[in-house]
Amino acid sequence: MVNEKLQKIREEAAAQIQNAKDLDALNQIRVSVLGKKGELKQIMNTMKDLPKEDRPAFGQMVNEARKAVEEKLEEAKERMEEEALKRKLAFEKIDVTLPARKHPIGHAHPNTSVLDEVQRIFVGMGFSVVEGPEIEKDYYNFEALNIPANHPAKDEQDTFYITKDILLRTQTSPVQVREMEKGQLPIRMIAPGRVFRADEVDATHSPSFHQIEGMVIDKGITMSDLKGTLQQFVQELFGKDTRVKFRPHHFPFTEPSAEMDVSCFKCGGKGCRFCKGEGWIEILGCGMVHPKVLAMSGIDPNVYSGFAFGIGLERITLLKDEIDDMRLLYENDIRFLDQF
Ligand code: 2NM
Repeated sequence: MVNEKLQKIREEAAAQIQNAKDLDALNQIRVSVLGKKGELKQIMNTMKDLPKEDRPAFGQMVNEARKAVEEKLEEAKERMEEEALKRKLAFEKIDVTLPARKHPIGHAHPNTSVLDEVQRIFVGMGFSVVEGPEIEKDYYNFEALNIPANHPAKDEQDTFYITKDILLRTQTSPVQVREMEKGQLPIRMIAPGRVFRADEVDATHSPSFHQIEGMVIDKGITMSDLKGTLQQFVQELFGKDTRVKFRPHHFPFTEPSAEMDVSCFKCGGKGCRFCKGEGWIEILGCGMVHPKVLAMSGIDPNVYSGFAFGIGLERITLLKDEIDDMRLLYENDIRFLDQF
């Protein structure tokens, strides 16, 4: 009788466990079969009505039933947990063969790229790269370069003065002067760096821009050295078919002085929108270092001679990358800079 009842409980529990959908369902079965008010407990409560000698066998039967149901519950629980883990692993599977996510990395500013290229070319011709202070003495910026007090380049309007004698350099020539003063000849140098002029901002002007000046001083340096060096430079920078043209000019620190044009690297010199129909593009100023400039820095102009030149870095960058407004180089808009 009791045996049959227990058998029935075990079978029903097994069937319920079989159909249980989750751990919650298993728990409910555990409570209803094995709990304090569960079916087995209720049967157990009838034990007191039995004769004493039958009680141990009865207790054993109920315990066996309990054990059997507990085992089934445990099995089901393990099965469910295993399946849950499998589902989780399948869901979280990592495909190590997928291409890596690209992290955006920047690149050099167009000005920096052009400066690197210019430096590479001159270093290749045996020049050294020398830097100097952006805050300068009036003497190094003007006087030592033979720029007289009344020269338009020295106009108060163009120069940021800090005191009467201290200013923000308007060119990098003071670096060349400082090098000449050291008296270690010959000199073959370029002086790249930031310069300052009290200009209004527009498409071609900025109160702060960059120059690359260069200078060679040795015995027997002539205008031919200047022309050959600068031609080699622009042919490396703009292409080997680039031709050069020198127009007479005036600078206080060089004599003779010239401006150098290059044949348009867009149309080859025929004339186009890019060179405004000219076929030529102005690229730099140059000349033979003035004897007075050499003498003031302690170099004997009867023994030594030299040439020098000055290039606006932004101007070259705008030309090379076909940018029509200098302000774009300073605004640090990633959407713009990204293109170069
Ligand atoms: C230029 C044009 C021509 C120049 C001259 C010197 C120095 F120090 F040797 F006198 N440095 N740079 C020079 C000559 C600069 O810029 C347009």
